[in-house]
Amino acid sequence: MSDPVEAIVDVVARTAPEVRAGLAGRRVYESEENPSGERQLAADVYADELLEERLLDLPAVGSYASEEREAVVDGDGGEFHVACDPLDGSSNLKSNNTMGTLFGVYEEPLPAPGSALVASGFVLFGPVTTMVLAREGTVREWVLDDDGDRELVTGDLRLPDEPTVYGFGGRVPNWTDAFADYVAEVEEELKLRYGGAMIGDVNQVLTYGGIFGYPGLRDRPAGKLRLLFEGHPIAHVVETAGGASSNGERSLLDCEPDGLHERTPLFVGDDEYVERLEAALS
Ligand code: P6P
Repeated sequence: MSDPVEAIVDVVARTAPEVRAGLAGRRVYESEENPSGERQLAADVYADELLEERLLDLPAVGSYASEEREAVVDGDGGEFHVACDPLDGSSNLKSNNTMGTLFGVYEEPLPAPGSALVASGFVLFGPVTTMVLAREGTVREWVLDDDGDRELVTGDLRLPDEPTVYGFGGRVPNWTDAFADYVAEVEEELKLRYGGAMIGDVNQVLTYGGIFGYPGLRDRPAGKLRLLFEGHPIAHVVETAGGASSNGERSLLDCEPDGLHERTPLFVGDDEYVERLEAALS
């Protein structure tokens, strides 16, 4: 395949059916925790190992990093560096709700700035398995079959003009007063959609318009989500689809992680709601 980035995207698409097929028998927790101190499911480890092996097999992939691993795994000098959340929302496995694989393709070694992203996207294990990809200014969406073959369903995915849904993580008593005041306004205007897997909730925002966020909390000012593995790729998708992103102050793509697993407050969606959020938190 002459297009090395497409080759990376194709590997993620073709690995997805195996990851999905492997979920049923891997709903048990491993003894290990991931570098963020979260319990690891057997499914997390399975997805991570499949993706690491397949992606590092590509000549164009110079390194692989994931939420499930402490350090970057070096390949043989390829020009692209892939950061993965192999199974975003894996805690939804026990409750049989949506989850999937989230990835970013960077042209700089990891941890890299958001500006180094050349492509990002996610595979969503919903009633249908879909892939959303942001690349070269366009967001496309495919349905994946059991072989990972893709059927294009949306050639230019854009955030709807009319926002409809919102979803914010963290426990309400741990929200700051400024954020709680902002949410009090939003809940008068939009419908609550929060499912516990960021890519599922953001796919609702991409489909129906609105805003998703996981704010900085009183006891965790940096919030829960990781800048490199979640913030950058999802911000790249939503901004490419005509929306906005923020860490509460500026675009997540303007934020550069010091560490591989650095956390960040994360907001993505309709630009008016993101602007109002930044004003509320300023
Ligand atoms: P909580 C999944 O574990 C995840 O990393 C994101 O996909 C999701 O948005 C968030 O954490 C859910 O966190 O605290 O609501 O369980």
